[in-house]
Amino acid sequence: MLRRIICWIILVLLYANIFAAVQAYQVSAEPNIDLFTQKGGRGQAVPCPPFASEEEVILCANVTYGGWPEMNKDVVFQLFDPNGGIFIFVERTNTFGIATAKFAFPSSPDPTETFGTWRVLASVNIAGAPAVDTLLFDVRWILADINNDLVVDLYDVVIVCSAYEATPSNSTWNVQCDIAEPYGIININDVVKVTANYELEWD
Ligand SMILES: [Ca+2]
Repeated sequence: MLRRIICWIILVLLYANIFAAVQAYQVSAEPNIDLFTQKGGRGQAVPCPPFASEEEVILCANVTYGGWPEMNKDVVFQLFDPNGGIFIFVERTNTFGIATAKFAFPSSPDPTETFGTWRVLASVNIAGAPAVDTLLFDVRWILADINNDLVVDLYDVVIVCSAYEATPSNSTWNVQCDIAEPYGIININDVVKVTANYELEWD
């Protein structure tokens, strides 16, 4: 009889603990989405390095709820081009909570329509609560044209050199100069990419 009472007490305590833990999780849990590409942009509203117009963009959204990956959630990716055009994709998160959408820039009789700043918005809804992240990136005819004026000249060299050795935590960081791997630092690879295309002009 005593053993049965002890068992019941243990069961009640266990149930109370589990109930409290679930309640704490539900109160603390918040949906979160982090949008980035294969070149960077992790974190809320963090811009990512530029793309050349012939490159493919791989958009990734990491969805969590209370810090845990959320699988089988529909993520809406909205891309806004520099001229007001909108492209929309819906992709579902995998077992790691990641949804991926691949995007190629549309071909056009006037490719310069693609050049400029693109904006991406990724959104998800978990248990009635929305989460959103945004991302900006520039598109150019070639990555070496840092200031997007259709010629690679001394101005581009000066801009990339003025950000030399910068990482995102530095005041001299300029994401527009992050045009070669490894991404997340402006180093000799970025400078060489500019100088190797010196005096090239868009035609
Ligand atoms: Ca230029």
